[in-house]
Amino acid sequence: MLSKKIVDRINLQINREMYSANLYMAMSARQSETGYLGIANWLMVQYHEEMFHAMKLYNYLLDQNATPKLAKIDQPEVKAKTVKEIFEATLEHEKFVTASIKELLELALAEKDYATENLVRWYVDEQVEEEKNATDILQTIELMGEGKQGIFMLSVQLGKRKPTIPLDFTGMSTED
Ligand code: OFO
Repeated sequence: MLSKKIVDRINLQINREMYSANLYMAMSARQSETGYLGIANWLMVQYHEEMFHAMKLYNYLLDQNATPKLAKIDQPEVKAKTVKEIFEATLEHEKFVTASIKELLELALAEKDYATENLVRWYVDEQVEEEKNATDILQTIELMGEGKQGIFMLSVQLGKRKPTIPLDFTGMSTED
């Protein structure tokens, strides 16, 4: 059985993952408007990844006989104007999420809650990838420059991104 503290903290993390999803969807919309459809695709795939992160926690609470509580999700703020700024903001946001996951892991360890610890360690690894993805794109922008041609080529490359999440990520049975 999970402690109230752990359940509340996991619910907060669900809210943060759903905020992340909305943030990337809002960024994707901006890129669609500017015509960089490949970048919009990358960000929309990221939206699905974030919803998967949220659902994994949601399903864990249900498996542990605890209640997922869905709170109000803040409106995503997209201040970035250029493509480089989009990915700088992405990296910044992922660093925030990494710190949030670390906090959750520390709580699980303090409570000797080993089941939650195991679950959260998956997110620790995931955050390494999240930060690496944004860092790699920023490096590519650095190499190709922020001119129209460079950003267009980046967009073509990011258009190839496909979701890596399991199709049954909702936790619902796909069988009749
Ligand atoms: Fe859920 O990892 Fe990004 O935010």
